[in-house]
Amino acid sequence: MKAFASKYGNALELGHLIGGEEVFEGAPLERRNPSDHEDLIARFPEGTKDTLRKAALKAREAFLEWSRTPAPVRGQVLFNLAKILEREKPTLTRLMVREVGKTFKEAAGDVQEAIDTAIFFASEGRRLYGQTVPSEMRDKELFTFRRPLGVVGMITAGNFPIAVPSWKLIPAVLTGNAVVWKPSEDSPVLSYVFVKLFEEAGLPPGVINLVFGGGKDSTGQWLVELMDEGLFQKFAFTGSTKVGRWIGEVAGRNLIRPTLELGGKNPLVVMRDADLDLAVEGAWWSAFATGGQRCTSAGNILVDAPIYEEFKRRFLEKVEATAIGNPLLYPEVTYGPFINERLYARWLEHYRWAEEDGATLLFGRGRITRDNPYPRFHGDPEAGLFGWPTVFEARPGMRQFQEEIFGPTVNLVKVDGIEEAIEVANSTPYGLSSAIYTNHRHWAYLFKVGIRAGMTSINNTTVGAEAHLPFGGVKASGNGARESGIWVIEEYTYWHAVNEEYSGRLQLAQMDTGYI
Ligand code: UN1
Repeated sequence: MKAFASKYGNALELGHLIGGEEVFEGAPLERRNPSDHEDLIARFPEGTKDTLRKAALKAREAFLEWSRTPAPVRGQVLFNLAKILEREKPTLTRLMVREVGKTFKEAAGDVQEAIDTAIFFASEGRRLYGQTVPSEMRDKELFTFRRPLGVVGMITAGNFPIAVPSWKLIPAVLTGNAVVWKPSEDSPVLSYVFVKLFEEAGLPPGVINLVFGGGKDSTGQWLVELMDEGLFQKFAFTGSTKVGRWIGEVAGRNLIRPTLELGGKNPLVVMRDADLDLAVEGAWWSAFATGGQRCTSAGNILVDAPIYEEFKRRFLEKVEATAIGNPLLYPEVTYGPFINERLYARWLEHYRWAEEDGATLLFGRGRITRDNPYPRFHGDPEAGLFGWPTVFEARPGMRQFQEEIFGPTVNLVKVDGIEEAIEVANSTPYGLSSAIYTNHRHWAYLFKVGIRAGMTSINNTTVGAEAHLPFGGVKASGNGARESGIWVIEEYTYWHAVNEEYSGRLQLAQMDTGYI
């Protein structure tokens, strides 16, 4: 690592971290502050297939030792990590604001999720229970043990650059696995620092190997392809449904059960009896927090017909008051820039979908520029890519109703009654998060049991899952694997059944029981 001065602090020259060594290999890439493109943050290489092979071999080597380290000792490393993350929280928070353009409040929350995850799993190291199982035979005992799977390939997104990797890395290493991690090219510094903090906490070098690079036609794609060389026993991915399906196919032919956390088009329902102040605020935050760049962001707000006009008026008032800008200089903004150009381009495209499908634009005017000024913008809009908060009136079946956009935009959709609300809420391909605002207990119940989603809030937002509840979706939002809480342990271990024979004779199950 080399440091040199840049606009808002140092820029770093980073290498991959393989077996504890820094390796400079591959074509140069760079990361700039998305709020201000003049601020270079890092230069880093694009790992090749060979870089990845080396990393996988180092991981295999480290696995042999690490998997034999007692689980409570592995847990102790995570306890140390929690303390170190707590110590570094202000630095990581600021770095996150600069590297991916989150607000300070949200960046601190991102780091806190990792701290909570580390605390949770630190003591799981003392609770990695197996079972004792009665045998059919005399003088014989049966047991189950959790065993680590081996080397895990991981690809993560840049919108939660510490929290989401922590959901994967922490349980993977707690259960004794080793990892090759390809983080998002949008957060190289945070990823590098995160691995260094694991090592400071006592994680032996080589247990987590970091290889930088892009996704398609780059390091991410090659990492997936290496499943075909038998280098991984597990694969974990957070990203788009399209890429997730392909990873699932490659994993499937290699008999690997992947963890796939994919897209969402999360519905938020507001019923006629709802507390409207609460619902307006919750809907606004669900749609525009992180500039809509969360897999849990609300994409469609389904509003009950009798209150539709009233909700629309109050919601638009709230949206118009949204402050946007460079969060590093103006901490009061609700959201900052697009994390990258690809997300901006997709968001911009949905304005065209709206035109084609006849959706009504209620608020929003594309990219914020000097010629297209947004009244509550702070900073120089052309230093990065910033989008107007956008609200459409749309109908089910429209492209923008069906597809995840991952930017500051939301659709208002009129529904009539709870049954229609549930039907419409279920009519996208996705099933990640969901929410309903109502004080009617039976409607809340009907929604809770009728919605096809991995997560549901009653009178709260679609975003903001807690670190010890199972996170994941159904339908196109994932393959059923869960992250967070004890449930994730199933994803990183297999059950090993062991029998111990004390009789000194050949006893055979089913045949020698003497009961038949
Ligand atoms: C994501 O966007 O991939 O529930 C994860 C939330 C956050 C995590 C989002 N705790 O909104």
